Amino acid sequence: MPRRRRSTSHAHRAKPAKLTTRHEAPLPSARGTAVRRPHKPRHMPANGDLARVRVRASFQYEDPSSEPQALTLYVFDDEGHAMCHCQTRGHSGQLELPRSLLGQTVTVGIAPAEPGRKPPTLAHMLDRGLTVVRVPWDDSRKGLWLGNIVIPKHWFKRSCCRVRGRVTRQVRLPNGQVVTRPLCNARIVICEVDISPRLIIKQLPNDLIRQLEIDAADLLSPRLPQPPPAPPSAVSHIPVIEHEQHRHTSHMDHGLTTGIALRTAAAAHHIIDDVTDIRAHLLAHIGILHKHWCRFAQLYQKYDVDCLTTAPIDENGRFDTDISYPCYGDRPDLYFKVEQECNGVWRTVHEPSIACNTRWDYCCGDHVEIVVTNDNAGLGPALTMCGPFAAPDPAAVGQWHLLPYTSQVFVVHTALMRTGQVLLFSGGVENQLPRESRVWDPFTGGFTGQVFADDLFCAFQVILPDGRVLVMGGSHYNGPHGQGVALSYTFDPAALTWTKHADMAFARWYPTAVTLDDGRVLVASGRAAGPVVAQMERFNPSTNSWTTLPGSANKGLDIYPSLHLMAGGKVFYTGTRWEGGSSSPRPWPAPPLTALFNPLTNTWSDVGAHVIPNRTEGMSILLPPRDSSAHHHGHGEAMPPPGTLSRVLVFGGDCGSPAERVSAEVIDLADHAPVWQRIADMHHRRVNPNAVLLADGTVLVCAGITGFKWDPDPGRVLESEIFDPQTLTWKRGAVMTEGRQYHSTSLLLPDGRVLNAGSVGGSGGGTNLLSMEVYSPPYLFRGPRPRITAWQNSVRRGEHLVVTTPDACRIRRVALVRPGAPTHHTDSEQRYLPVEFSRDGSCNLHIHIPEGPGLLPPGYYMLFILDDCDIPSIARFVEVH
Ligand SMILES: [Cu+2]
Repeated sequence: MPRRRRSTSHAHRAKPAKLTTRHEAPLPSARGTAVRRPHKPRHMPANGDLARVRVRASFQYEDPSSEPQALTLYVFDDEGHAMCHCQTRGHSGQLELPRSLLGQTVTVGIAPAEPGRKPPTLAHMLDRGLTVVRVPWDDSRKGLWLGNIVIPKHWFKRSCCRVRGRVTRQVRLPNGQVVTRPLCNARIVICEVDISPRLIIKQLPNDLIRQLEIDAADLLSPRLPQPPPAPPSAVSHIPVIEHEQHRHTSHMDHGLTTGIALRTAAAAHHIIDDVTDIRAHLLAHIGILHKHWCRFAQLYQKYDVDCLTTAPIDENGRFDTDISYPCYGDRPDLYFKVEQECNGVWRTVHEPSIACNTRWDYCCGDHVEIVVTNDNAGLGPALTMCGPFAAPDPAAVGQWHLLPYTSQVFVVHTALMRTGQVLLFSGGVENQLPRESRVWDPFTGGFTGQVFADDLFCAFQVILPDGRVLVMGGSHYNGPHGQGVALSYTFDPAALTWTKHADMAFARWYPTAVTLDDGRVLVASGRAAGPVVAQMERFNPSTNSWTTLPGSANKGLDIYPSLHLMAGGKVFYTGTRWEGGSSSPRPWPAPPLTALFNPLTNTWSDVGAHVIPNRTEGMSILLPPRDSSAHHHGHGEAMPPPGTLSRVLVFGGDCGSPAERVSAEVIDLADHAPVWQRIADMHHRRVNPNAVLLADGTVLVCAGITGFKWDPDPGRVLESEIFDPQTLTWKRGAVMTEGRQYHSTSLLLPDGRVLNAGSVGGSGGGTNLLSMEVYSPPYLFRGPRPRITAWQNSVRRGEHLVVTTPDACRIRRVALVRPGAPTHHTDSEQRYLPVEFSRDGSCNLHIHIPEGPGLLPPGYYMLFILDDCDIPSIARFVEVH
């Protein structure tokens, strides 16, 4: 093996300026690419000055099965531009190098074969995590020996990515109306932006870095720190990895090695560069800059765009295609152009600025909406365009589907059981339907029926730690309407049978129950015939018996008060409730203040009033924790600790003024002084709505009415909405086929869909609805789902749970979701808790089950794993005890 004859320290210093003798100093970075001089090395010398050089290496493939692969070798000049390149065969390649380089150190980059691709710059190669080595060229006959080079397996991966969306144009009709129409006779050009903001910042010359800092000052808070006085540091825009120390580099260690190279270069040249810290600070805040990238017009010229494919746009303006792009372990950054055919010639009608219109980190399958603003873009043969306006994309709004069968019983009460089947019951009273419950299997669509002697109607249900469904109160099949009963039953999900238990001390029609942190169940409110019961009782699942709490726990709540078990273990009455029948006519008396109940001391403490004073028959839902990464207020400093189950959303209801029925409020009990705060309005007024925590942690809000439940036309709301608990904003969802109102119910199914069923029949007490409709959220239209192939089905709080998935590498989130058990849009069970996890080398996720009080009351949970595009797996049931 040829050895270097010169001292290794020469190469160690990694001095780019020493590559040739043409310019000693300054480093190229001090001038920057903006003042690039005529670039001699790229004009190769005449043939007489070139030497044919054999380049050899020992390529060691990280993934031996990918061997051998064609590689491309690039030789770079001192400014980081490729002088020449060749493909390898086996372990060597043939290059023609200028003889003037003999005796010098040569910089060689190694990349997967990239036929037809424009040669990259050295900095570009480093940014892509490709390998760069510097070797001496001492002997024209012996050629170059690169040493042992490890070839990472991700080099040979090409990723497939589904890209789809819609292209529209706004048109002004003769009557002045502006409408949106699909663009047709067109095709879309899908390009990948092949350079990253990170790289741009690294490469940017000093004067532009300072300008960028000034432009970014209002985006970055606090302002960038002033550099410390004259530290001996410098920056080179061509960091070079020294051969002996760094045989290869990858995405993981690239930053580190670059840093080493930078420091080496600085030490060698003693150049004091006061922008080093500014540059580092900008890099540290890249996530913030990303969103504002298009403000920095001076950077546009730095973009490099590879157009990958062209896809047709159909008569609805839709395109849907697959691209294949080189995968370096990240998502593609896509840019779209639109072309239209005119007399057989394709012309570009949409080519917006790349900086402002790149979809950074595109999630494959996500809907892309492109609005063409060019007035010259035609719309087709006539102004009426090419077809009906496209229906919304399910990848954006989801899709409702009316099932081809009915629920057979009236569905006022539902509970998802640990078997994945759904218990549906009650309603013999209203419809003369059989006094039976039904168990529906969402997977097969099949039903079983169970005799239900007492047919509790307008009762309440929760799921016990052992999986049984506990039902208490309600009114009796044979009793007068509104006459409460003290009955309690459990339903066994395995035997599919009902068991009667001891009566409660109080008859309760429209009570609310909630599972406590120790697995016992608290029940509050409800009434016999007169006023609401103030006493609370507690069910012990191990003895199947009830205990009345001491008088300190008494509280006058309205019927169906919203109760949630919060982080810390207290129970939160969040202020939504039901009107008390004929005894409390509108306008409803003001509800009590929202309040916290401490199950350890059996006492209440007030929290405060809603902003909108009366949310009778609105809905309350316990929100998932704040996502710490989405919530760092743009500082980039230490992130706040991950949120916990401390936030509640209330919305809608028959508020004092109809206009306030669109309103929503959030409170966070983790705040120093928690207060209800009004957030963005919904798109629709909603009374008697349903809300479901979806598998990705967003909230589906559906059904409900704009008016009042006994109005002749209550105004059913068909369009659903999706609430994002991180941004506290609402997005339009798909339109339901069957509008539902009072006595409707919704819950999340283990496959990520949502069941919506029940509802009174509408005006005049028409026949109650027996139809069932299922919603598929947008995440079911975005691409393949990650899969759980094996899992541990029982775990103790504070311990680890192991789950096997072939998709381990792309799993970004794991969540435990407690099955819902709603009635009358009151659900104290559903909760969504993302949990920490780690991966091992064999497709396993090790999931940490938190033990904090009030987070995961004992019982069965749906475990969802979500990939890097937030697509959830089908859930597996896990018992937490
Ligand atoms: Cu009812």
